[in-house]
Amino acid sequence: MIHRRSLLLRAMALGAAAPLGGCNYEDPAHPDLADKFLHAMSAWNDRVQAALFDPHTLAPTFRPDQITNPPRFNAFYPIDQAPVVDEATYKLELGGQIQNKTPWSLRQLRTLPQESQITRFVCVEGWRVIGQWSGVPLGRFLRQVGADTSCKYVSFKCADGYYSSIDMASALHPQTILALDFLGAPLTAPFGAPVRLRIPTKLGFKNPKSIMQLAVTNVYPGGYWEDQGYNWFSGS
Ligand SMILES: Nc1nc2c(c(=O)[nH]1)N[C@H]1C(S)=C(S)[C@@H](COP(=O)(O)O)O[C@H]1N2
Ligand SMILES: [Mo]
Repeated sequence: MIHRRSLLLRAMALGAAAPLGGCNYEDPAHPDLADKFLHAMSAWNDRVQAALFDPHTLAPTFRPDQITNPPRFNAFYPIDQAPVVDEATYKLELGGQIQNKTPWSLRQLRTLPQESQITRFVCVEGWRVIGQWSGVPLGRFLRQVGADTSCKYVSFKCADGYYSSIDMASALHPQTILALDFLGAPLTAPFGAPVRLRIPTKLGFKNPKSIMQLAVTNVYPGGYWEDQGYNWFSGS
């Protein structure tokens, strides 16, 4: 019974997410009302998805021969405009409720234990690819720097002005990594070099690339697409 109820809630949550993705519904007579309604639905949807999220359930993994080659690029601009970050001087900046905010170089990030995963990447636009990402589990990193993991959000700011944020339970999920490598080699510029979030339990736009700043906070940080109406939790 409980199982059926959670399935129903999940179906409702996913169904309710659909009309929000990229669709600008406006009732000409009551534009604000329609907008408020959709935002209220999306906020409710976030709560349902957070309640259903099982921090121990793993996203499916795949075999090496299932990897999509070449990978697929997406951003809010064309591939030739992707930012190029200087890896020699790069330092990941830390903010918010973190005890040790000393920035991290790439060399330092590589001294931490690395995890590798072959997982599916699902974009809200309706395509999916399978790839192999490796890097530092975000939970491991957060504990290393003394983050207050009782906070609600982890937020990310990127080299191209993109930004996003995730809930703490998803940040601590074992498959959520600060990815440094793709197919065993350092990430390339358009695909998120030098550091990107790889979180296979969420949709593609919750995987910020070329991360410059990471913060832990209780103040809702939103995101580039989230602030334009995309459902914030966006579990996949
Ligand atoms: N910095 C940055 N990260 C980003 C985006 C972006 O425009 N800028 N787009 C997001 C979206 S919508 C998708 S689908 C994925 C695409 O990642 P890929 O190019 O590795 O496939 O990156 C996400 N992260
Ligand atoms: Mo996307």
